[in-house]
Amino acid sequence: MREFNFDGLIGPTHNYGGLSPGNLASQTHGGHVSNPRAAALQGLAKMRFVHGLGVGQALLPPQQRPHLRTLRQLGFRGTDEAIIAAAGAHEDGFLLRLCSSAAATWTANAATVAPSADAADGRVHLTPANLSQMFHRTIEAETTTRILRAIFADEHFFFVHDPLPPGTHFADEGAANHTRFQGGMHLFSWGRRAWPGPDGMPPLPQRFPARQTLEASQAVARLHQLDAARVIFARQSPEGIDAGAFHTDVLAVGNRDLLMLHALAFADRDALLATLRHLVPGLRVVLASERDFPAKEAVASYAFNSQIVDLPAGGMAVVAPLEAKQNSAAHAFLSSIASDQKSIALHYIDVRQSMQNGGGPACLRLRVELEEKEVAAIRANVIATPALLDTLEVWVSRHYREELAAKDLADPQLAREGMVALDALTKILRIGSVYDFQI
Ligand code: SUG
Repeated sequence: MREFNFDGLIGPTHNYGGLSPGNLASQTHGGHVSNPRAAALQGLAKMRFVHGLGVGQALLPPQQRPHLRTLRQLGFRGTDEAIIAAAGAHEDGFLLRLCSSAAATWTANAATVAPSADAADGRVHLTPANLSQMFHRTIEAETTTRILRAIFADEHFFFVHDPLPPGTHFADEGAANHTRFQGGMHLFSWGRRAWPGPDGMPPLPQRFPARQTLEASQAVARLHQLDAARVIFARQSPEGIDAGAFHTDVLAVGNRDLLMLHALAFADRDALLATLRHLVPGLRVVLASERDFPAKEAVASYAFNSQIVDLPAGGMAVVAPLEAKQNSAAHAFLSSIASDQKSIALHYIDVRQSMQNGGGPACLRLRVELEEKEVAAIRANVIATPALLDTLEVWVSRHYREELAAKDLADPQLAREGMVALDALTKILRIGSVYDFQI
């Protein structure tokens, strides 16, 4: 099996909507002017870099924004232009912003994945996240499902489930709350319970919402036909969520036999680590204490939102955001891992445009472990090659703006440009018709 990182290609309407309470970067940058072209080129440069390390790299296309179908469902009528104008004029454009979010680009939230080796039926399982906790994200699920079904189309090898049922009981945020370790051990994490368990309701964060429910994680583990003996459900620390870790991958990241985590990533940490050590023999745990590396700095720098990837010649690379290099506690922590642990290389990468919305290197990618025959079964042109990345850079330069302010979302020309761009993209990627305007 080889891991492929399916990065979200950042879309032509990348903007700072300020839509995610509990995501400090999104809240801080709400209303700032974005640069969609720079954002997409930074994302493509990251893909090129990771591909250059010899790591499997692929991509998922962006979504159409503004999401006109949602605006129609909410009662706006007429031509696309009329709908955008009316929504833009409604309550200072908030509704239009909700339907224009760039958030689908963080594909760690697109789905949860189990490789075929771990599923009882021997297929790769993908469950698109319903993202029920936040309205601006819940509208992603249907198109994500279509895109995943277009790419993982061969039902002999792949099973793309429906997203979990809507509503907050089964709120699911995808792989951002899931880690697979060696030996097919799956760690699912969650922030709240949907209903009281035998021990009642665990405490909730005080300031910010807990998004994922235990019940959603359990449903995904069932759907993926995992061996119950190799599945752990761990609660996110409410203090960690209140410090800005709205997803587990803001304060923890794991790969194979390595787990890097902050003291505020999980509740009941010692018990969790004991169980993990038992199930993942030889597990290396790198724990950052609140004293050495305060959660505030960890969240600001996104050091734990690094990608950890296996290198073909052995060893691993940590691909961290540039912000972590500029933060002394983060840089010291990451450098100590690279010097203390065997064969770990540290790299920094500039994805600042995405970071300003709370999306670091790890948020930008969905990990999919594939056997050779499964890779061969993917007919869509989504596996990165230098030539495909060149083509996509040209495509971005042709279609993307360099400045986008909140008021621009009400420009019907922007929506039109997006449709032209995405239509061209589906042809490059050979994924057929996946957008509403194509169906
Ligand atoms: O859900 N940001 C996303 C960021 C997701 C990051 N993903 C991971 N941690 N894996 C979120 O909060 C902000 C959109 C805006 O404000 O315009 C946003 O939705």
